[in-house]
Amino acid sequence: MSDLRIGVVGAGLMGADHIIRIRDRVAGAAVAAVIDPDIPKAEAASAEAPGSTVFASLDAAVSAGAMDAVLIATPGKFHLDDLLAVVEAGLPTLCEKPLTPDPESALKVVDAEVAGGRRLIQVGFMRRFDAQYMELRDIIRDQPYGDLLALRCVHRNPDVPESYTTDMLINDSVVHEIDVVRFLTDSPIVAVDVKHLKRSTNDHKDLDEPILAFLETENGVIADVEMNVAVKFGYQVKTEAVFENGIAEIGRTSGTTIWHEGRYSGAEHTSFKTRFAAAFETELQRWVNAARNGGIDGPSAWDGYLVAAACAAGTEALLSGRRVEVAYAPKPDFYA
Ligand code: ISE
Repeated sequence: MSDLRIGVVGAGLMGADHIIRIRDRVAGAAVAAVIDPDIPKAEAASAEAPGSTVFASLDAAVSAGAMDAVLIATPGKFHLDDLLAVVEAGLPTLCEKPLTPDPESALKVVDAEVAGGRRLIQVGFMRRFDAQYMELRDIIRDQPYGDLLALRCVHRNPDVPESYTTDMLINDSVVHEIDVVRFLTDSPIVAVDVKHLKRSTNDHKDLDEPILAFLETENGVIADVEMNVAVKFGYQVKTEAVFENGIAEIGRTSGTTIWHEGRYSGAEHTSFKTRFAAAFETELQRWVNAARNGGIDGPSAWDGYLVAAACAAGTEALLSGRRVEVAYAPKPDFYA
């Protein structure tokens, strides 16, 4: 079987990173098209993928028959039209989170996929492919330490650009916990509450954080998430699961420890790129394997919709200071 020809939409940070990953670490696939209206940027990314062709639009690449599958790595606000186009073209697609920025547009994608009759869209929630998250999910399901009572999550970034504003704390960052808490507990999030902690002097004028978000699942677990995007020291994502008879912790950074001059230390991650490098690789390899057979292997468009609905509640909670219940549309049988 020949390599899966992937078209990467978006030649920014994430797209360029995936292009190199596909080239160096993923078997059975090659980047055949790089799609971005910013042609010099697309050309720079395409130079990393020998044999790939640059296109200014997804339509142009579809018309040229340039690819068998699509990886969308643009910001969420640009996803809707591209997702409708890939469903129309019948191309398996991995779409970076979020599926779309709001539940209404996410439902449009779901409706289009249901009408097309094939599951083609996978959402890039890479944490589901992290070995420790997978192990924790098994522990929660198998209950060797009793029932899960609570999840205590921390999500810390060293810093963010000026373009990152307070509302993005939910839609761009806590969005990962919103997906992974449901993945871990196998239970939908029914309500979100958000408290502001004391504002960091590292924040710029349009950013007010850190926050504590409380995600309540239908089966009675509360996950509290410290979301903190200006910690300076590094990139840290950890979860402590509190069981009736024990604790499980994932995400502690491992590596070489140095003892020197009366202190000991080790390196900390500074970016999600290294913290989740293995998860991204597993995610891409499994998606490629599935896409070669015309399908997907990971969170679906429906999962993307559920996250969008919970993010809408989370954003309202963040802005109003009130606990907000999440409203979901009925689940189509197609996703049963
Ligand atoms: C960013 O977009 C990501 O997806 C990272 O995983 C997250 O840690 C960061 O907060 C987001 O801004």
